[in-house]
Amino acid sequence: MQRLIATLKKDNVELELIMLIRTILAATKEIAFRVRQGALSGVLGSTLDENIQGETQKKLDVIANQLIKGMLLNDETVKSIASEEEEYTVAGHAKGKYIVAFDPLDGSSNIDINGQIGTIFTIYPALREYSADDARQFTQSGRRQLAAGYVLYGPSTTLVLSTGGPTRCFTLDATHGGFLLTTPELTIEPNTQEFAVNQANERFWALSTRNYIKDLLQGEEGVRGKRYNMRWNGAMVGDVHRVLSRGGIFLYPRDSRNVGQPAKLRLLYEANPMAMLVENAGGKAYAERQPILDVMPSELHQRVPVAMGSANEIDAYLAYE
Ligand code: P6P
Repeated sequence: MQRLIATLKKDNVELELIMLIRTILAATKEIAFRVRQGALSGVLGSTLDENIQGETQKKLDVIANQLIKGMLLNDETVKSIASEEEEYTVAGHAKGKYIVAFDPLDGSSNIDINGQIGTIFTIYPALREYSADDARQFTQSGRRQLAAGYVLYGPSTTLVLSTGGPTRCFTLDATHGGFLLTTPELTIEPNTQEFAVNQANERFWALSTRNYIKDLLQGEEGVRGKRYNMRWNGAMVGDVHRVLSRGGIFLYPRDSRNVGQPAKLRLLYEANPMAMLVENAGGKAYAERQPILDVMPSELHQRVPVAMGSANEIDAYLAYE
């Protein structure tokens, strides 16, 4: 099986970007080791703090963030970084070619139950017009991503990555610590009978979303005329991996609880990288009526409604909007 670096070279990815991706993956391998050690590595449980999102911070959130942040700030090609765990951007090297945003540990409420968690990352070109400490580096639409990916810490440690071409899947070979190409091109089935949404939030949804889900739940007797199944991982990285692997629709819709912010998931380091992976696998990714990748960011931790997955099911969902 082909190693990651050979694949990226064949994809004509510039060497400095390949090296940066490998820098990020070096941190994820360390995270994967600690996740696999679980209770034995003393990283379970919560800190006494909340993160800037107002969420309880897990010990492994902090460790993962420090590992990735440290690796990136040591890389001279990195001009600035943004993290779910950091309120502000962190300046890197003034002449760096890239900026990196990441969610160090998505789904961290799953850590203590040995559930799926993952690291999501995205790389953009650095903007010359702004200095390394200027957050406007990150006011680029998702269409400008040079690379997007996640490492899923599941039964196997899996990297899903796109550098603008196909969405590819690599598996970490623990015998030598390298990621090997295991699925050269992930393609999302255009149709599906599987949906992912946290239905406990139904009373907060717009009527259009409530009607869409109601029709799915009516199965064969309803207007959709087929039985649907539901899966909800509590970790976007796990749900989107399932959608990329066997089709489906993943929803985190507008939510009346989030006053001032239309939804829960963050544009920069959750929705955009996942949208690039889904689109490059033949699926669709929308923030209500607009492709996620076309949303122009206005603030660093901006949240967007998310609907992504099987193209024909996304079209059916949008027809209710
Ligand atoms: P809820 C994890 O905290 C996350 O950001 C996503 O990974 C996940 O899809 C969502 O929140 C889960 O949210 O409201 O179901 O706990």
